[in-house]
Amino acid sequence: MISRMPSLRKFMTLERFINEQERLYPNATGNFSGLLHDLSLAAKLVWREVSKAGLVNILGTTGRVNVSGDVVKKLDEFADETIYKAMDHGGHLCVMASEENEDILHIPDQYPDGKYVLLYDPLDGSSNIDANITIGSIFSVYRRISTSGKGTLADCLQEGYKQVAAGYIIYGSSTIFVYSTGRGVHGFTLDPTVGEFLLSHENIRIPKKGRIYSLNEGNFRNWDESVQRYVRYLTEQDKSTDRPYSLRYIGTMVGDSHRTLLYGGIFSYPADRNNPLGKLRLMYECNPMAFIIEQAGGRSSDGKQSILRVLPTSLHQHTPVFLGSEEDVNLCEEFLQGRR
Ligand code: AFP
Repeated sequence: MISRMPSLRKFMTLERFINEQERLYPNATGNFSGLLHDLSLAAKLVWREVSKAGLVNILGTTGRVNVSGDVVKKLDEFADETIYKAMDHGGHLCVMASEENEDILHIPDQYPDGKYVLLYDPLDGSSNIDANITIGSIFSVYRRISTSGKGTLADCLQEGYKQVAAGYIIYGSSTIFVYSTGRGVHGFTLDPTVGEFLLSHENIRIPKKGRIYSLNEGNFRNWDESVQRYVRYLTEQDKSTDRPYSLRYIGTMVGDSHRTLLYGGIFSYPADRNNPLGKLRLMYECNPMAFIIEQAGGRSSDGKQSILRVLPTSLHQHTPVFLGSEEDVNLCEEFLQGRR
C-alpha cells in the first residue's frame, strides 16, 4: 500500500486564491473576483503573444505615435485591444482608460455597466521588445464614483489611495502576476505547461533598506541639484551605510520596480530639464506601482508627498516618482527637501 506523505505545500492557483479571498467578505457579490479572473485571462493572452514575439514577424513599429509621444509597436496595440476585449463584457466595469488611448474607453452599449473602473498600461517598456528584455502590463482598479449609466472621466481621475486593487504582469525569465487588494502583495508565477498562475510569492514584504539604486543616470546633467547630490551620495564609499550602492536599470518600470520590491533599494524617474514633471504617468504607472510598494511596507513619493496623494487632473499626467524601501525613500526625500 502506498502511504501518502502530506505534501509540503498546496498548489494555490490564482483562481483559487481569488475565490478564497472573496470568502473573507461575506457581502461580496463576486463582481470584484470576476474582474480579477478576467484580468488573469487577459494576462495569459498577452503573455502568449509576447512569448511568440521573436518567432512571428509581428515586431516593428506601425509608425503611429501614442499620446505620450512614444512610437507604438504592434505588440502594444495587440495588448491594448486584448485587455480591453477581455474586460469589456463581464459587467464588472463602467469605464476603462489605457495608456495607449487619449480618451476614456467606454463599455460597448450591448454589455452591462458595472461598479468598477480599470486603468491600464498594456505593455510597459515596449522599446525593450526588440531586444527581448523584460516588459510588463500594469493595472489599477477603482470603485466608480458616478452613480449610474456610462462611466466618466471623473471615475478615472481618482487619487491613488482610492485604488481597490492594483498590480502588474511581468514578462521576464518567468511570467509573474503580482497584485494587491489592500491585504498584502502576492505573486503568482505562470506554469506555461498547464496555463495556470501558481502562488509563488506570498505576502511579499520589501526590505526596510536596500543597496541598489535604479534610475536613468544619463539624465544626470538635467536633474535638479538636490537629485544630483543624492545620487552622488549613493555612489560614495562608506561601509557603515552600505555605500556605494549598485546601479541596476532595465528601462522598464515594471522590471525595475519588481526588482526593487524583492531586493529593496530605490527606483526613480525624477523631473529633469526636458521632462519638468518627470516622464512616467501618474495614472498608468506610478499609482499602481506605488500602491504595490506601499502595501508591501515600502514608500512612494513625488518628492513632497506619497504618490498616492497626488491629485490627478488629466489621464496622461506625468509625475516625478521615487519608490522603494522605506529608509531609502526617506533619505532621498531629505535630500530633495534640502534637509541634507
Ligand atoms: P517605453 O514603454 O517607451 O519603453 O517606456 C518605458 C517607460 O515608460 C518606463 O517603463 C521606464 O521606466 C521608462 O520609460 C524608461 O525611460 P528612459 O528610457 O528615459 O530611461
